[in-house]
Amino acid sequence: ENEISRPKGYTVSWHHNPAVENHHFGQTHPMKPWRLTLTKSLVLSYGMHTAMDTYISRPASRDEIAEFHKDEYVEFLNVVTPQNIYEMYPELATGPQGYTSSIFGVGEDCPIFDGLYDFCSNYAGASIDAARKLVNHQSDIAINWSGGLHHAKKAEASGFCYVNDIVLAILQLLRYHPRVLYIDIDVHHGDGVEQAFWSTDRVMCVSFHKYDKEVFFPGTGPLDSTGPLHPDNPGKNYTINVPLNDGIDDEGYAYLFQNVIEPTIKVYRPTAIVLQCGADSLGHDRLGCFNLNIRGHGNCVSFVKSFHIPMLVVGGGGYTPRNVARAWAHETSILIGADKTLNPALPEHMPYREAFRREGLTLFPNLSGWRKENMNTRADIERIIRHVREQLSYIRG
Ligand code: V1P
Ligand code: CA
Ligand code: ZN
Repeated sequence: ENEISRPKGYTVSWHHNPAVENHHFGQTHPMKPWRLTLTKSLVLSYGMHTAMDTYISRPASRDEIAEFHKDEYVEFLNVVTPQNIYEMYPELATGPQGYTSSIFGVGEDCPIFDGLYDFCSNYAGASIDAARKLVNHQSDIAINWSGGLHHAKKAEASGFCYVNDIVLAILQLLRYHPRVLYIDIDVHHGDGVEQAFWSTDRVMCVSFHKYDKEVFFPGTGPLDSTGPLHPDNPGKNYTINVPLNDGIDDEGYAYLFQNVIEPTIKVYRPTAIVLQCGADSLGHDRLGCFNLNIRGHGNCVSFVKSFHIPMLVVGGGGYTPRNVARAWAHETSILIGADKTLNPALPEHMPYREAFRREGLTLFPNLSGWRKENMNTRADIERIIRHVREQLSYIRG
């Protein structure tokens, strides 16, 4: 295909590692690292790599992972295998079909699979590398589609996430940047990142997510969860939660996103932004329940980019692999300023082209409608915007 030229006036770096792509969580598990292979196929076939600095990232070291995670937990991830898990923890053995969680969050959602530590250290290494490129002023926008695993806690795996690469990357950014804004458009609440920076005003966390306590994972992130309650705690009001109902569409999401993010940036004045682009907020996702199209999801990326603030962009959830790949390829094109020139028809010659045939060989299939009715009223959306504006009024000046 046509060669795409480098963006004028800014540098984009793409951090990836094929070592992440070939791990298997298990036959019935929805997380498919193979979606990264599909994403890469689109990015390369469209020729987008010619517009970016491309780095094969290295695995994060034990010490780098331990900057957030508890030593015993890092050690556990490092030594545990599907073969030795029951010897190490006989209490986990419940029958032939597997174990029932408890030890460091291991269980159905977070299974112990072959090469687990290799998987974790590599996606985390890519986010740390990307953050360092921003700190060193070698990139203005750094991308790691294999990162964005926002549920991992200090000593606990959760929701398909073992190592919280976002927290590790933000810790790198905080070495230089006074204020980091974290924005999370995955359909799930960004609870691990929120928890890690709950008591600081140096990171502002904003998550948009489906919220239905007790029903939808992880069950946290109501509108009134805005940081510690104690008046002396610096983190008070530095968390913004945007809880949503099923079926939100492109128009409602764009209106809400812009009316939350613009005032947040104006008031908080971040010197760096981390954007988690979980693609399970698209329509037709296997786990999600929103109705966003590829363009609707990508509009969030365009909007954040328009503020010209150094930006780390990571992936996250996304359980219909071909649509995840479409979204992240489109978002790569936005970040390099090539979205207006890209041909929506998928390249004639590309690996795995057949995987995209179901919805048609286009970057922009129709993903909205029929499956989930939009249960977000205009009044719901206006109420959220009013709540966020009021919250921001407490941190101004
Ligand atoms: O709902 C749960 C837990 C398990 N139950 C006891 C409650 N887990 C969810 C986890 C979703 C994780 C999303 C991660 C991310 O935000 C970031 C990468 O996207 C879950 C679901 C579900 N429908 O919500 N686990 C599974 N499905 C699952 C299905 C089959 C096999 C293994 C896990
Ligand atoms: Ca979210
Ligand atoms: Zn998710």
